[in-house]
Amino acid sequence: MSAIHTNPRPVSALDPFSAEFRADPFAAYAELRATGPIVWLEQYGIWVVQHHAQVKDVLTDWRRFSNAGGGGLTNYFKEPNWRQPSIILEVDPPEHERTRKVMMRVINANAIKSLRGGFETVARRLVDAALAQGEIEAVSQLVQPFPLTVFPDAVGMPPLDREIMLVYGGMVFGAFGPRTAWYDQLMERAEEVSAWIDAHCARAALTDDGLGAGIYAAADAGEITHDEARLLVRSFLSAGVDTTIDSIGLALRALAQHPEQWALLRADPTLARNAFEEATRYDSSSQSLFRTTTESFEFAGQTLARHEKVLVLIGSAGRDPAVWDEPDRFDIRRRLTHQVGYGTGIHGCVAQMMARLEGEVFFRALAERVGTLTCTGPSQLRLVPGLRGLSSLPLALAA
Ligand code: OVM
Repeated sequence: MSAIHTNPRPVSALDPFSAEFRADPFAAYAELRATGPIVWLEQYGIWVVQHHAQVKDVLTDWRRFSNAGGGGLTNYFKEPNWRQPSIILEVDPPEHERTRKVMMRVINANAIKSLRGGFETVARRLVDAALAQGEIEAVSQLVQPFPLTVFPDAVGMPPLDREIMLVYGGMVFGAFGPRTAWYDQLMERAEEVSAWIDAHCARAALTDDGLGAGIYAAADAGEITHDEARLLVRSFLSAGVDTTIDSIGLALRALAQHPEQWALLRADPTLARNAFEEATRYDSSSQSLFRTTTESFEFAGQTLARHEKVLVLIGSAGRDPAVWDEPDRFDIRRRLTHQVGYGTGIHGCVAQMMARLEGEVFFRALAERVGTLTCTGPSQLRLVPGLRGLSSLPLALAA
């Protein structure tokens, strides 16, 4: 180990989980980018990367930046997690290859294509209902019901009361942050909520034509065990609801706050897909990921020790002026080929085509029906660490 050539360690007292940081993460990202290519966050004893280049380097180097240390601040190499680790997110190759392959196949291009019509029907119904009402709280009345309807439907869940899935999502993504009073209170229901989720991941609880059935078919074929199938269905329910709700909510706010961009989308609703892609760069649910080092090595001028946590700010990579022209401008016609809002590398979002389909269908339905979109009051951020999203967005819509 040769630590002799490394530079003094850039240190920051910023707390990425604090209310102040979360209120305006983009200003904090700029401060971190100015501090260095890799910075030590002394409050947590973790590293953070914030430039597009290092974010990419970390995410594509799975040998040295492991996922087996856990998706959040908790270091599985040193302490256990509240739930059994994910067998796709929180594993490295070779274990990862088997589960990833099954998920990739189940969410293939044909599956995505066959879901579009159903997604459109739900989106149109929700937009029409919102229009009929005129003034709404858009998170609960327009945004949440969309992924909460179409995604569990696609997985093959019966049309039961699904609100508990949002409580579970809060636990999954809440566990990515530090232990707080908020978290402890939420986790009082952990057993009950986990039991509900596990029960609904069972084969018998699912339809025989959904994505979940596809996972169980891979178990029948011997590619994975039936226990693993159940855990992969759990991954769908963990990662597939809150993420898209929060991203669609933030994209909706961005459009309402940028009337000239909304006008562009109205004039050409086929821009919906690129508009959602731009929102995924500009302001979306997934701002950060974690990796854990597997050994000691030099990176970006620093010596990293074994089993250290690295916070990867993909939200900051999306605002890095080194790769984006006017990064703080929301521009739905922007070319987004190098965007990392879905991560990248072997763990890049496995259902990103599903997320894009949801965003495209939602904003296209909106642009085809709604003339004016106006914020009628301040929006409110959700508290869940590990995700960025809105808890309320007062909105007026008119045809
Ligand atoms: C999982 C899982 C949970 C949360 C997020 C995620 C972003 C995956 O259980 O596999 O990916």
